[in-house]
Amino acid sequence: MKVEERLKRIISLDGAAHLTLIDPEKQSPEQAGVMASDAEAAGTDGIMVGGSTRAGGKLLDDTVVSIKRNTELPVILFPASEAGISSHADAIFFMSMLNSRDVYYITGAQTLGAPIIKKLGLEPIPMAYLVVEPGGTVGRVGRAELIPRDDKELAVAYALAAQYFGMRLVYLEAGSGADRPVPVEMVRAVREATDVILIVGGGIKTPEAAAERVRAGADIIVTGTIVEQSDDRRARISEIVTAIKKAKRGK
Ligand code: 1GP
Repeated sequence: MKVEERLKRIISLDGAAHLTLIDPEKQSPEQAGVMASDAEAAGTDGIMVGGSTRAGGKLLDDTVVSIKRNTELPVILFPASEAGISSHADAIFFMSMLNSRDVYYITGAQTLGAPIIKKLGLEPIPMAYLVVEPGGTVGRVGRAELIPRDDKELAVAYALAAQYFGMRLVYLEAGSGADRPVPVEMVRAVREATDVILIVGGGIKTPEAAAERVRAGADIIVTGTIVEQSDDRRARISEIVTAIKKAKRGK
């Protein structure tokens, strides 16, 4: 089964899915394998591999291979550039930062990467990537014109544009380690206006924060920092996954 299909199935059965983000630059490939295995035991639905920098090559390949060796989970690339492609992954978020000021992050890297993706036979999953304040490193590196936290209309306009372009996923990103996640009202507004698969990430550290965003309409919650930091990561991720799966939309 294709990865996008698998995610859709999880969303329709469980109400929402959880993905764990691992940045290959932050630990050894062996350690990434252990982290992924802990995340799998905690109930996460898949592993995203990528970061804000241009990390690629052997470190990326070895990280993906180690994760695949240690888990049964699908591995989805989350590239910052055309360097973030690995033949060992199952799929790639084919993403465009629609609110970047730099054409490289909107269509440039994608044009360089597309022929490689075809050659490798990777499954591309088309996704709009929208960076919301505070935005963090990814906002800075991607030269984002950050969506203000109080401007849900702008988030809706971008998400609608993504849908009309044919992108099937929209990712509302507050930036890794953000002190405040994407506002619940913004998630709700985008949910009400669009039919896309809605991903929310950045600064989600508690079960409550995750559940609130699922109730507002998020289909997928991404967490990264908690898998990196915690000695008790299994318990932390498990709490969040449990909250996500319990949260019923609109209640
Ligand atoms: C970053 O949204 C992801 O791209 C995850 O953010 O590291 O804050 O969980 P955190």
